[in-house]
Amino acid sequence: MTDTAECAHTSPYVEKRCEPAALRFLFYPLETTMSFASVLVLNGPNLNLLGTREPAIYGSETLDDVARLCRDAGERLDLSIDFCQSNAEHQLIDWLHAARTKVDGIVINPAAYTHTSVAIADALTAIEKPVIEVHISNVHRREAFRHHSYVSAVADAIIVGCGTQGYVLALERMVTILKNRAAK
Ligand code: CA2
Repeated sequence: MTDTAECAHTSPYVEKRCEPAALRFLFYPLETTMSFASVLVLNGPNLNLLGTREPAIYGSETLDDVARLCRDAGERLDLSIDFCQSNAEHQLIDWLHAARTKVDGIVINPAAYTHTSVAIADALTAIEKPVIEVHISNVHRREAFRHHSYVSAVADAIIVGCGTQGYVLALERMVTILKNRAAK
């Protein structure tokens, strides 16, 4: 794993870097409050084209709009959000590996890799953090090849067909999962 594996270095969709808490204090000494938790919001192939085609299926919001939704939800829920997108399977996996020691939970829309990637499912299992799978469209009302997900078997929760609101619902659910874990 190298530093370049961190989405903060390579994605235009990063809202805030995830550093270990102690380092964050050094980098942002004037920050008076720390986030309750940090969440990586990961987006797979072609989602960078959101809002440009197929509005009947995906709506008209762009990925920048979704990043903004997540950032706003993060502020409301006291979450630090890293928002990333890549078209490359290996890049998504490298970001997941880098997140292992840096974030508390993963929200992922693996896009088409949902239906093909054992490697992404394995990476999600390996990092041992809560995972919520999000799909903007209702994949079960679409072609049969979209009905199977390799990620669902390793996810704590799945949100489909709620449009981009699904990302916000996932962040809200993530807070509940993390609070329940902390209380145990
Ligand atoms: O519904 C979802 O969120 C999906 O993950 C979106 C993927 C699709 O392969 C999954 O089956 C379901 C496709 C992402 C590409 O999105 C575009 C949106 C507008 C224009 C072009 C691509």
